[in-house]
Amino acid sequence: RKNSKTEKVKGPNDDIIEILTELLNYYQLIKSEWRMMSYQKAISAIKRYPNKISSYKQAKSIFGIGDGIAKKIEEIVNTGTCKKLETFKKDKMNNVLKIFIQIWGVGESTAKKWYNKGYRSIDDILKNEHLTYHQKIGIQLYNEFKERMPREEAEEISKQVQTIIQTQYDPDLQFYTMGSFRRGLPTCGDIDIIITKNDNLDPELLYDVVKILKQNGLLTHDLSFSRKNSEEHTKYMGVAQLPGHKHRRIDLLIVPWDELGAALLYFTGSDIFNRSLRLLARKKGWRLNQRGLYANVLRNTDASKITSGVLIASKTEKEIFDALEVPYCEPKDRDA
Ligand code: DCP
Ligand code: MG
Ligand code: MN
Repeated sequence: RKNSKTEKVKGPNDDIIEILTELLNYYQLIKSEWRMMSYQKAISAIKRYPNKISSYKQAKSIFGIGDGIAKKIEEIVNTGTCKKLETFKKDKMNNVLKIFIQIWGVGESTAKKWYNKGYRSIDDILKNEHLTYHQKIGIQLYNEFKERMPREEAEEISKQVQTIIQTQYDPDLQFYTMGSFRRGLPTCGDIDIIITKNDNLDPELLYDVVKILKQNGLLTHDLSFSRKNSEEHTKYMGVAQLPGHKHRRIDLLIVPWDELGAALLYFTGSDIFNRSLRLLARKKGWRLNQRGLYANVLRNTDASKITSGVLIASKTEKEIFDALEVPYCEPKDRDA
């Protein structure tokens, strides 16, 4: 029989085949070999079957269709779709949205708009979308940010930050490189730097620091700037670059001297280690955040805070470990 490949013969169970094929594609995606085989077998069986399938029992009676798929067929017949497939699709959409939202300057609405236009990857966006200057930068940097840097590069950037600021601005400022770097990892996703001083801190300090680092060409782009609040320190998020190297994400934090211990603890991480310490604090009825360990934090019924409580410890990491009755843990051992 001469049948061109594009010409489709209509069958009585095309709607079922279509959905089962979508499911098969997903199982291929997650490499579920056993399911792929059953679905392939079932799909061929349905294609050969001459009558319309309208029940579980009928489906089950067809050679090549197992119990699980027969149930799916009944669901498809009754509802026109299948929950499993809907969940898969939703997961897939969320994964794509997650990638899009990570692009600097792209929020949820843009991400959804792009998804609905059919884009599933950054490449799709680059190929099809007319991008603004900032979005282009966001995507260019996104590709560079995906790569972790060797710790030597994080060290060099940190050194330059310190040298530039101490020589051109204030020699009394102290610098600590935090995060994965302090935990001793061989690569770093970004550079986290705490800036502090055994003295009062000028509220405009971070603006000045950023300005000077930009003038020196070390910082290339700003991402965000947030002022100190009851939970968090003043923080700058931006981009640093050494000549001939990739753009790297950098976070700068201004920490008051009295809170250095709590800040060191928090920004060393890992976030999992932090979570377990916070849980320990909570079990004692206390609260640990990046500014200190507190007792008697008063809360509204909706968990919003009324008072920040009584400070138990914040000056050194050791004090906080002691208060929590946890043996001091070296940064290199805080990876889990
Ligand atoms: N942190 C946290 N909870 C978060 C974000 C951060 O406890 N939601 C703390 C722990 C992290 C530290 O701040 O170790 C620095 O955050 P990073 O996101 O920079 O994480 P790391 O430096 O640990 O890893 P990476 O190498 O990916 O930057
Ligand atoms: Mg980091
Ligand atoms: Mn960081």
